[in-house]
Amino acid sequence: MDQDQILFFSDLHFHSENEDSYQRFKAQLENKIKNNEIQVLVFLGDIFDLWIGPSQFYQRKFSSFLKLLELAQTHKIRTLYFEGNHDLHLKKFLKKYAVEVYTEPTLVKIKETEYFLEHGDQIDKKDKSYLRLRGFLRSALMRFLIEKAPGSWVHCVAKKLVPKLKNKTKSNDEIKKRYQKLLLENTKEQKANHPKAKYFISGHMHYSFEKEINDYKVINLGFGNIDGFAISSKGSFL
Ligand SMILES: [Mn+2]
Repeated sequence: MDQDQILFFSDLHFHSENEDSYQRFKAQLENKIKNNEIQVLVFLGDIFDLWIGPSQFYQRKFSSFLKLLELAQTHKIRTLYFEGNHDLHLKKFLKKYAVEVYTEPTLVKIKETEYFLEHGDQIDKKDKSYLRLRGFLRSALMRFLIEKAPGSWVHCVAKKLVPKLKNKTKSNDEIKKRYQKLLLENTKEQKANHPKAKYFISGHMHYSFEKEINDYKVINLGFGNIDGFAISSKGSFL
């Protein structure tokens, strides 16, 4: 077992901590943390099907996940959380767990290797109505309202909004091909901006994808992979 893995998770879409898959995810991750197998932990969004803002409502609902973050902190694991389209406005309160929270696609350096990371919901630049809604939900006004409003109320309203936030990709070949094309185009553009980046990793599309191109690799994490996707901290695949 590699002692220094970078472990990536996305699109687990847990509704509650009572789900079997959540319990398995938690037990596995807890073991890996306790056995010092992980050096960096990266959450690439939509880990929860709905988690909006810092309210007690969500902190109670996902309290054992917060304990995991605490455990990671104790073990000096660098933890990154990229917000998805189902989990947002988490920045302020995740800070107390020493989690780096990102809301936009970002180039991150881990050891000597550069990773371009994002949830993946901004890949389709032509989907203007989604991008507008995304901007609105993340505006300072919305953040203010979400932080002030009771969590259970936010949850209720957000649940009604979720169909609009939903990943439109179904597992049908045509859409899959279209998203693959978008992902590769997008990556090419980003690679031009960040020539040293070695990995371009995203989620959101709900099917896993891996392609090596020249000196870089494009990875989509797919849906519901509770084991996570591991890369050695030296930058090679496990
Ligand atoms: Mn998503």
